[in-house]
Amino acid sequence: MRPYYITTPIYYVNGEPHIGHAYTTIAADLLARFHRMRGRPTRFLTGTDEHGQKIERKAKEQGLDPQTFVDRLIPSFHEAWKAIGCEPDDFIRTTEKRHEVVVDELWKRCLASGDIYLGHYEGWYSVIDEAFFTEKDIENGKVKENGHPVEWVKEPGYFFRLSKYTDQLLAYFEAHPDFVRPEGKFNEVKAFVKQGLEDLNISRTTFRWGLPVPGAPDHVVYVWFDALTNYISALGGPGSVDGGAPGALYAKHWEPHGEAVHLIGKEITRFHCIYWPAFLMSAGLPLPTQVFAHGWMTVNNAKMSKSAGNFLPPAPIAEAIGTDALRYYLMRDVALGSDSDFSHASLLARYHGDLGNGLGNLLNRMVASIVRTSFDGRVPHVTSDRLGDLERNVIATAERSAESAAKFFADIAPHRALEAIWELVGVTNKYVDQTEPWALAKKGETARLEVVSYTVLESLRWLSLMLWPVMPSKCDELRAQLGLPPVAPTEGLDRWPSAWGGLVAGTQTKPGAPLFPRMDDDQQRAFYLRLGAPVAAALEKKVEPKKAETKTDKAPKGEAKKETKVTTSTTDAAGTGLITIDQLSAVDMRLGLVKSAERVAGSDKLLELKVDIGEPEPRTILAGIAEHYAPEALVGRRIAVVTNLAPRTFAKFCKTSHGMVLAVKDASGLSVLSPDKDITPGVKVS
Ligand code: ME8
Repeated sequence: MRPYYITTPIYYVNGEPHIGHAYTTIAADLLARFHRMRGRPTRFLTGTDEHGQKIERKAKEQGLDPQTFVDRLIPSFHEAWKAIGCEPDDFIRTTEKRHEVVVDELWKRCLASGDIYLGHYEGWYSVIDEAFFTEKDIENGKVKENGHPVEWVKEPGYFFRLSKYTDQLLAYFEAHPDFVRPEGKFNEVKAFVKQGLEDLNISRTTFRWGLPVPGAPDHVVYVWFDALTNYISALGGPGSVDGGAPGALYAKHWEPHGEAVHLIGKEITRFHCIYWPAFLMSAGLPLPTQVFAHGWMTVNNAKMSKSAGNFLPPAPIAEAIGTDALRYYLMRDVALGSDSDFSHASLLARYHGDLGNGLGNLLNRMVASIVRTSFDGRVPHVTSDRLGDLERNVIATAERSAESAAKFFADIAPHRALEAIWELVGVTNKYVDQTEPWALAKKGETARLEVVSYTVLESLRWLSLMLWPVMPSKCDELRAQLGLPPVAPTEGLDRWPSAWGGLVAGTQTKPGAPLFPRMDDDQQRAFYLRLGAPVAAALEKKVEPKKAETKTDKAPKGEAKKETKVTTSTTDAAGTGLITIDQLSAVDMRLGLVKSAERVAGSDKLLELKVDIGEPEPRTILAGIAEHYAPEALVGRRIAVVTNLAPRTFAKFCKTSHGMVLAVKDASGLSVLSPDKDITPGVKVS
């Protein structure tokens, strides 16, 4: 099997890591775990980028020399990765000797190719980006793209002949259509290169914190030339050992023998997809197999910053809700290539919905209850001739989920893999509802109960394998409850589920604590409060419909309407009729599952619905749809609802509605909006 190598960017050590860094690191950890459990020789690298002007300045601000400054911050990275269940095989620091020797070698090779020359640099530099910018990238002393300040730098410098590589890079891109993903990013890269490339300044003289340029120690190596080299220095690349021969790890995991994938945030695409390949071409070294640039994450819809109070270190969140729940949420809620928003409310909805009600409940219902009481906790024996259509449907779903999920994980689309896996969670839960094992136990229909129990337990076994890359601890816990050993991947052995019936009859299950215990309102409040004051404000909005209800009840007629108007009138002040993303996200729309529906006595129009939106109790929503739907037609149906609308009281019927059903209407009639899949109640509509 072809060895696999996955890397994260090496993070600047100018502060502690936050949820954005965690996002990349978790995705890389997931990919490493997936390939490892498929039996591939796998290596996962992360590390820290410790040189450069930014860090030198930060250290100075604190009155420390740069080395002491970075040394003090390093433990926070190790602690953060441990807290979120990431287990890199290696952690490279650019201040290590093993790194310096490879940077030296790369420089010398580029020099020998005639691609490095001494010149004079004059231009704009952004210390935050550690990048040079041309006049067209700058506006009012700031980088147009991100608003970071630039300063005019004038100094002698070594240049890399990037211009020489324009055609070679374009030809390479043409020949390697998957070199950069997603495709949109690749197109941007190609367009940038097509404009023609300028030579790049790769040394600095105005500060000292960096690696010395070989043979010119008054220059330090440009921090990106230094940093990008980590991907091969950590493997013991060329220059590592005497005589410059690369080590065994390099030979195994780097191209051409290994598949080497760099996972990065989209803002550093240019460095990884243009500079790095050009340096490697110049040095006569193979390029990585692929660069995958993921989207940028905001927190509660704002850019993360300490001053905005939304700078989120990952460990406290993992402690509050569980490492694996956090990993699941981050990998499920967004397509890796897209921008995303971290929202505590969505995290809780996923926790209670997908994880608690979906997966945890399935295990609990079966192991802690049915199998324990009916079969003494042992997996029953079932022969295939006893399987009916319902069982065959679960098996077919498991096979379909496993096939799609494997494809999507391999394709770096974890959210789609999880969607595919949740099809099995949904179908198995439905199977339990259809077969009613409690009723079977009560009626003493043991033979049928054996079949049902086995089917659910085996489905759980498949889930414990497929979900392991995302939730390793919870999956091993789940397996322990099934009486199975932890996944523990082994090189050369494919652990991905493929054959139904692997759970051996007679295995002793071991009921344990619920995997994802439900948080009541007080616990949810504590969860928010623990994670910071601005978050507590979000809770006030979310869990206090009662407060709002009293207010509305007391208000004179029409006042509630006024309140709604105020919300809509916050469309942009410039009068374009457009709203901002913040305004849109102020409307909390969620997927609901109709638990019950009945006509409101005395009204032709109103139906009273009880809708599960992932909260402890179903919401009561009054909807003016009685002329279009019989109540029974709605029960069990998934619908989209607005959940944070001010409660509306229908005084005539003594009833209050706590939300609104979304529907469309034309001449042909009215139709409520429903998804075409069994999406978990409580998930945000986005
Ligand atoms: O750029 N959303 O380091 P860095 C998503 N040292 N991902 C985020 C994020 C956010 N809001 N914030 C950070 C550097 N990241 C260089 C890299 S590599 C040779 C040198 C993640 O500390 C994302 O992966 O600024 C992004 O690319 C990286 O952290 C930037 O980390």
